[in-house]
Amino acid sequence: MENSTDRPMFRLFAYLEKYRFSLWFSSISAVVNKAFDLMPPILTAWIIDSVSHNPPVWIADWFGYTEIRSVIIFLGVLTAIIFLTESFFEWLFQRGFLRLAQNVQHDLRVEAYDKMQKREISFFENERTGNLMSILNNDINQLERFLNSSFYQILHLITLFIFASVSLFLVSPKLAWIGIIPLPFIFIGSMYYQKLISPHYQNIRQKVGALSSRLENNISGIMVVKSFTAEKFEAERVEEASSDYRDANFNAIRFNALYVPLIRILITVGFVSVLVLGSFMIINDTGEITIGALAFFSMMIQRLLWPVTGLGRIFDEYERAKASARRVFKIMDGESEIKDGDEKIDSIKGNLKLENIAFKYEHGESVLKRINLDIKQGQTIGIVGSTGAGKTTLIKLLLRLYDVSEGSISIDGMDIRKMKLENLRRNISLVSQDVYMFHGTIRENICYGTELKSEEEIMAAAQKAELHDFVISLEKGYDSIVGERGIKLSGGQRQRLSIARAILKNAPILILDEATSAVDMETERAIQENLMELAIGKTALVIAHRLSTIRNADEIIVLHQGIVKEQGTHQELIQEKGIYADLWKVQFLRE
Ligand code: DCP
Ligand code: MG
Repeated sequence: MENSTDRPMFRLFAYLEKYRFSLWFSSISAVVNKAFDLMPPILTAWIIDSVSHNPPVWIADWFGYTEIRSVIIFLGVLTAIIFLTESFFEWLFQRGFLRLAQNVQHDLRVEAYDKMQKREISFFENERTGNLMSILNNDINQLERFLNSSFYQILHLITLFIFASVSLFLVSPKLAWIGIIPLPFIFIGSMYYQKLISPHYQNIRQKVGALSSRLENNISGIMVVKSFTAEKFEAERVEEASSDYRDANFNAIRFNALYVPLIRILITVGFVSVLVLGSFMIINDTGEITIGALAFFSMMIQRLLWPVTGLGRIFDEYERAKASARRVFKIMDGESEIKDGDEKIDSIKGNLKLENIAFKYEHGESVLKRINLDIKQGQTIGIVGSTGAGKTTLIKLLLRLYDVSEGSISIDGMDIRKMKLENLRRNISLVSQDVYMFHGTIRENICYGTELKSEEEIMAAAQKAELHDFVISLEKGYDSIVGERGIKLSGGQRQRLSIARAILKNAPILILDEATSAVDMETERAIQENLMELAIGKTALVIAHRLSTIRNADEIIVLHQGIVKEQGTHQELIQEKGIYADLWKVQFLRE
């Protein structure tokens, strides 16, 4: 089947469509620049021939053979013009490709990121984070490098080959053949060298990857390192990773240092042959070439042969860019398996209905087997179940982070798969079990995902979450930085911040997943009173291990082995003498 990433470089250039003009302009400038760059050998030849009273015919036609001084001045001026033009076009193409590469890497990164973040959660569970980061960083940078330099180097090479071979063969086919004898050898040598060196480079990349992930792990786990006094052990592991990296580099350098001297020998063969043979041609007075032509040959042959040494590297860069483009476009082509609905919903009432829903994660047993629930607007539902029973999973289904395997979930009578995802999720406030904070201030974290809120609203939310007093006790108050992942806050403070977030969002459906598990009993009671008030008119789902949290719920359900095992008010469930009653007894006795 034809895949969109089958021809990644084709895709890359199709992507450049937007910058078509800039691409053409820069490419033409690069070609012109190279052509002018190749003029000096010709000019040198002309000057040499002119001073030896043998100027090129077309110049002689202009000035006459006797006007040597004018010819020389003319050639001097021509040389100056050529150098100026060459520099001008160099500036044009360098600037053009730099800008093009920067624009493209920016566009690609932003677009690929946006595509990626729209993917379903299971995509992120299956992909390694490091891998995704590397696509967005390294692969896109690789493409930037390709457009920035490798691409014009290819253009330069093509120009050089055409220009040099045509001019060499025009001047003297015999000498040209001799001069290019080393060419195939250099070509093969360069390819062979690339093949030889590339596993070493791969090895270096692997070793540097291992080293940096070692460092990263150690720095983020510094607390564990210190508390287990494992500094010596870790220092040794870092030393080991670092010396692996050094050795890998040494291995590559060995070949690298040998390559250029070896190639130089081949080039010398071509150069010397041309020089010797050409000189003989002149001495023997065969009239085949002039002294200027010999000078031209000796210069041009070197110019032609040297760049061939870089061919292997350019092919390699091309292959790498191709592999990077393939990965980047694969991300770009990825579609979320959670399909967005079409129905636009402004506001919802909050009647929830779960009909015969079943769910299993991609690889695993069924987590939920047959759940039926009918929750009316304004009700507060407590959800209980042992760890791993599927409580959090149920919430994820409601938010469509995953889609149900069977059955359906509807809100106000509409299947949630029909609603626009944005509308659905905006109508649900979630305080999740694993609170995540972004690096930034407390204020930014409370406001996360909501439109601009006034200072009063933010403070009111913090007050209801019992967070305000703590915040104003800080030197910088709401502008205090929470640190990466909220590391500068305690577990309970993070939870309260996330409750404040949900309160500020003020959606008709409120979900608390173990929202107060890390705060003390007294604070929990205070938060709860505030939440009661807040939850008026809202549908609330409250998951709790601490049963006192949900004691007053309108209805409590007990999830067990994928089904709703018990259902009723606190009193009813106590009388039922089932799982709930047992749990209650244990917790009540303990407290
Ligand atoms: N599971 C899985 N893949 C995931 C997430 C969970 O296979 N990406 C499994 C692990 C559990 C089961 O699903 O066996 C249910 O997980 P939940 O998070 O829904 O469990 P609870 O929320 O009920 O447990 P806890 O009380 O510990 O939060
Ligand atoms: Mg859970």
